[in-house]
Amino acid sequence: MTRKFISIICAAATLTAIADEKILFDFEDYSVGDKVAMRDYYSEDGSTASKAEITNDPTGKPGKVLHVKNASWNTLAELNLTGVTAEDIADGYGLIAFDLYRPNTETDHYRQFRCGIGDEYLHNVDNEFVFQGETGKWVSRTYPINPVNTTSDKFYIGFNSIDMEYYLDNIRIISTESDYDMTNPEETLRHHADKCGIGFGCAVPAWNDDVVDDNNIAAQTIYSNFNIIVGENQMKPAYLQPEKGKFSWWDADRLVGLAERHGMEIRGHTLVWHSQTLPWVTSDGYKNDKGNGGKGYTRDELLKIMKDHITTVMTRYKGKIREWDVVNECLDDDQSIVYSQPSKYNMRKSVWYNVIGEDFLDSAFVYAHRADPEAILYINDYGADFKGDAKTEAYYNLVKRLLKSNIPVHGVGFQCHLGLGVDAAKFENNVKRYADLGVEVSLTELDITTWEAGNYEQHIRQGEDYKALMDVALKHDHIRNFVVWGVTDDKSWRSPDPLLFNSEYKPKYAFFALRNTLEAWANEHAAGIEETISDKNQATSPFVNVYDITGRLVKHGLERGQINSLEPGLYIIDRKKILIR
Ligand code: 9MR
Repeated sequence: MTRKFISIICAAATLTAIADEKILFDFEDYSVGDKVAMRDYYSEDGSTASKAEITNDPTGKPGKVLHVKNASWNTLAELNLTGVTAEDIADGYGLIAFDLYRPNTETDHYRQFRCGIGDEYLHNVDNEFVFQGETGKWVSRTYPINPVNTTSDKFYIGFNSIDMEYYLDNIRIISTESDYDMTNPEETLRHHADKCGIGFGCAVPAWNDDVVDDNNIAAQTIYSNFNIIVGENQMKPAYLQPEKGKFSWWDADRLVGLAERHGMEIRGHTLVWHSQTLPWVTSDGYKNDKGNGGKGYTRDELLKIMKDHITTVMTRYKGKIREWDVVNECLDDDQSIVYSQPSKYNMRKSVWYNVIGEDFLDSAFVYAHRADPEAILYINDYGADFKGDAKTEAYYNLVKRLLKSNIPVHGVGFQCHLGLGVDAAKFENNVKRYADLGVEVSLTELDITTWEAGNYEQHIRQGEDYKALMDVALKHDHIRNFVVWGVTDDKSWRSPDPLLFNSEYKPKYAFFALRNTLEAWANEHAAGIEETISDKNQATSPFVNVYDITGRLVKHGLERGQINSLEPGLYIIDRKKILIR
């Protein structure tokens, strides 16, 4: 049995519960056929041709919804607030959201949304007509709301139109000022990620003392919320070996210390790359212009340089760093070759490729495997996230080639530097096929930019995108880590607003979207975790992957005959619980 994602199915379609939101109307207390008044919002005139009533969900899902046929301008559905007052709504709730369904007969996609309490506008869109999303399916809509100053319990909602048919459900208000208590594990992301057995990580920004100071909110945010970290820059070749043979471990060691003190795993990033690479080898990552008095290094010299770097770094952190991005971004940006030759790929013309040839890749993995046979070895790249994109297909071709050559590649990293509107299905279609290759997969550098800084509506869409990717990660056993590239928006290499925390370390909507997703999954799967680990190759392979009871990988590729040499404890091997005494 594989891990299954359970969505929190509410009355209709798209709603998933978020910690900082409150439902005003889900229509479940009404009866099908109940009429709802439509009022002209300006004249309070009830006599209108517009009609509203409670119906079943038009898509056939269980649950009741509000069905409106608008026939005159300014007419909105009138509902009575119960349990929530206008005052409550004014208190810290900056947004209204609802699920909207418009039948396919609707052809005008730009409509004006309006809502109010008593005679005050909660949301006044002035004269703007806004794209309301696709027809024929439930979509989630969100609008900012103004504080109102009224004691009325009359709530008005609808679209300003003389000819519009629509259905509404799960009308809710969302707080834009939520916080969490990081000293309460239940409120942190890490607690729930641990229960799911997923590596949930972040890149730790470099050169800041605060990120390794346990008393600083930066470090506290990291170790409270993440169970795996990666140095954003601290372990790149240029930082570790700025001069030939002279290594500089200061920041890398501090990162390892942070992880050790707080029981976090570490991803090592990265051993061979064209960027931020050994500055005494190349001036720009491409030219072979720094060795031998500017004449460049020979192939053998460069292989030795690569081997020495990999071996020195991995040996120092043996047993401390669980997995390494051995080779980063080795593919060219132009992969149009796959359109005419579908099994091909183009290598980036980096100094490593230019001087050594494509087999620099093979050698790098072999050196890494020799340096630390326990380490999980990753290839990592960007722009290869969505099935069908040329680079995505090229990456798949390259990984297949490496595995066919018996190169010890254990994991495939998808950087996932993305923008709003993530197509999670295309991501899933891409990564799921790697299970059949017998490699694990990780989202290694995830960030999702919005379009405009500080736009909370966009933060919600961003949260939905993060959640959709987490759904995919939890659903597939071979997806190991979900790592975001940084902590706070202001320190990210991208903008606007790509991460889970704002500059004050306050959690953004995406934080709650992820926390709820992890929590729901963990609750559903807490029992019977032994059934959740599957590895198609294990039963017949002479090697096994060993997991602890939470589903965390303890040993990759242990010889079957060596199982009894494991430390005493309870493990999951071949999807069964095994007690080693
Ligand atoms: O986030 C990193 C930034 O601080 C550095 O200046 C930059 C230099 O290239 O590298 C960034 O991290 C990159 C990562 O190592 C590899 N994938 C792309 C990331 C963003 O550029």
